[in-house]
Amino acid sequence: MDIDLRSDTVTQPTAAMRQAMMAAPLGDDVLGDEPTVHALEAKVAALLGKEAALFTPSGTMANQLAIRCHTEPGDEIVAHAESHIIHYETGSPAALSGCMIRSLEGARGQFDADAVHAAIRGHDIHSPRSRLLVLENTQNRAGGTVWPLQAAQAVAAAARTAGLTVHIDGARLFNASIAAGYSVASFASIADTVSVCFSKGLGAPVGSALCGPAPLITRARRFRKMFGGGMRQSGLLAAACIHALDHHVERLAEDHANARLLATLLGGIPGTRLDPGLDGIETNMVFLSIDPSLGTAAEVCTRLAAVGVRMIPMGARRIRAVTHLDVDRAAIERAAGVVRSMLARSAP
Ligand code: TLP
Repeated sequence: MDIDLRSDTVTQPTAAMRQAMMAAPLGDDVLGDEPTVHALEAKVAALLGKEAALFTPSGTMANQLAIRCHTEPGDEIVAHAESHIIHYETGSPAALSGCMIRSLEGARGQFDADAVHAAIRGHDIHSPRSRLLVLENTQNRAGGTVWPLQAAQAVAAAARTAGLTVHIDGARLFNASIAAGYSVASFASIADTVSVCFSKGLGAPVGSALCGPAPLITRARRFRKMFGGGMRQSGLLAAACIHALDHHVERLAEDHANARLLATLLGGIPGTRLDPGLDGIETNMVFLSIDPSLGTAAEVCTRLAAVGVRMIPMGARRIRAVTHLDVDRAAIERAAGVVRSMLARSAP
């Protein structure tokens, strides 16, 4: 059987999760009477210390609802150049909210308060209005890196002082919390809104949530319907998410340990480089930069898939492996052996 490390989104619902789904009481969420969705929304809002939450089909939708609620067409969002909202949300800040994005550089997917100050535009009839700061935690393309709480507080404070609102793309905020030892609520407290995903490391088949102030979430509910995200007996999915919150948060530490193990085992293969290096492996992601002599990242991934290990290209010369609920330590050791011998065979 293939060892699938393309993403932590590939997990299959566990038997216990499937049972929880089958047992869930259901209603019609568009008509407002879905008891299991209501239970999930109340639970995640409380966990994150926010007034209200909205269940969404995807993390992309949760982020885009936040952007739609915080901004007006012509506004500018400030975000790191490696952000998911820039690379992987199909241009939706422009398409759905009419926004442009000012991207900031910085190591580990992070930047400081000075960079935020410098990016914020003055009030001038020529300029877009700087409106929203988006922080991603963990930061996917930077290597699953974790924002330190104090550093994030400082950048959020800089944005707020200048009149911007703050959104956290917390698709993997639970990973950050387990790795850094801060609570999800303490990190969420720096922002107006936070999106979290249940379908990444937490192992649910579908589902994310947008959390924030009650009036904003009421508006987001309307936009969710407008974007085609109104769901009916969605308690079936919400039950899986509740199960994930109850059973799959603490165990993320295993995924992080497995990612470090994988990085250790993949270190030093000729023609490849851990990027970030071993010291930068903070959560469940490992990135390898590939020398052109081995081919493109996509070609290497195709060759790996042929020998039973699936990874994903993230750029022309970089491949990503993500650890998750469905790969244990033994699978990681097996995968590393396969990758090593395949790449050694391909080395010039
Ligand atoms: N990320 C996916 C791909 O889209 C790249 C993955 O495999 O990592 N924010 C962040 C930081 C994410 O990593 C993702 C998913 C999302 C938002 C969007 O979530 P979905 O896929 O539910 O729309």
